[in-house]
Amino acid sequence: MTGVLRVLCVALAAVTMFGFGGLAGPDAALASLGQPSPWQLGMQEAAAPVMKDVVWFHDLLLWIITAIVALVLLLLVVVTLRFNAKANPTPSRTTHNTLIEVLWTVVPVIILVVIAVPSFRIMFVQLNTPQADVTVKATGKQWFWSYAYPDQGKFEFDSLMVPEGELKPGQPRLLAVDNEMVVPVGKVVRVQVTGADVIHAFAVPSFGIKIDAVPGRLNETWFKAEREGVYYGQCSELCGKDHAFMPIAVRVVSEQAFTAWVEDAKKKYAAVPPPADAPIAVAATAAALPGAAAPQLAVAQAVAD
Ligand SMILES: [Cu+2]
Repeated sequence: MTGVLRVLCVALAAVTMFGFGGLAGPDAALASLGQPSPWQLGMQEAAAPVMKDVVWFHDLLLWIITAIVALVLLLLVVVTLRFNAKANPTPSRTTHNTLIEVLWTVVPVIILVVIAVPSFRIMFVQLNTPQADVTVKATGKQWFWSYAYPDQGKFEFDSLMVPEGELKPGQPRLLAVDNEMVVPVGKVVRVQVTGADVIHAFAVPSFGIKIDAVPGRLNETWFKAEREGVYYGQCSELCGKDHAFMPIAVRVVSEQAFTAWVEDAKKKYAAVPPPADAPIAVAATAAALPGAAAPQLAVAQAVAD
């Protein structure tokens, strides 16, 4: 019995250590920048300061939880081996031990404080938008995103997923879009997020952002991309049948390339009317959408029939 337990312990320790090594490292071989990769362990590589903090915090929690699991396992093994009926025929009648009771109260409190301090710090960093260089308004719609650039000429365009049959080489399946959101590298980008019909959520893992797109409400988040490239995300609030098919693609380019893109975009999307600025107006648009009232109408029709 003891032999079996020892073998089990060693095996568990080995698995924990192996898995831990894989998760704690940057995993450059497995995670590619800006998108998930097959057999990926851990998070996508960080491309913004906030995400670096998130990854650091995640790794800290992993150390803490591993230590706790290892300690509990060790205690269980010790109890099983030392205090079973065979090894310990006359049990002690101890019921209280002040020292250990103080310890198992104080130590968890210390652990929680160690977790809470960086947790709150990162939350404040995420929620406090610094002075923004570029503002982009992202509107979630069933089932695509629209991006507006209110400070660059108020153009707005729709961004739809590229269907599987039309993917060009290098475009990831279910993530590539026809019109990417374009931002300059190294600049603070403020993203104002709202929904036009139901609740969606704007999320880009490499930037460490995820925020709900709520009809009638303007939420705000921010990121500062540190490297050029394309970064993908997905709608992260179940929003209907094509929820899985409204990806987010953010192309980070140099400042000159961004200025050039803005000039092109102004002409290309000029036909699209300027977006409604006030969230109330967005809600009004959502209510006025023909699709919004359709289900109730259909039900009424069915009842009447
Ligand atoms: Cu959605």
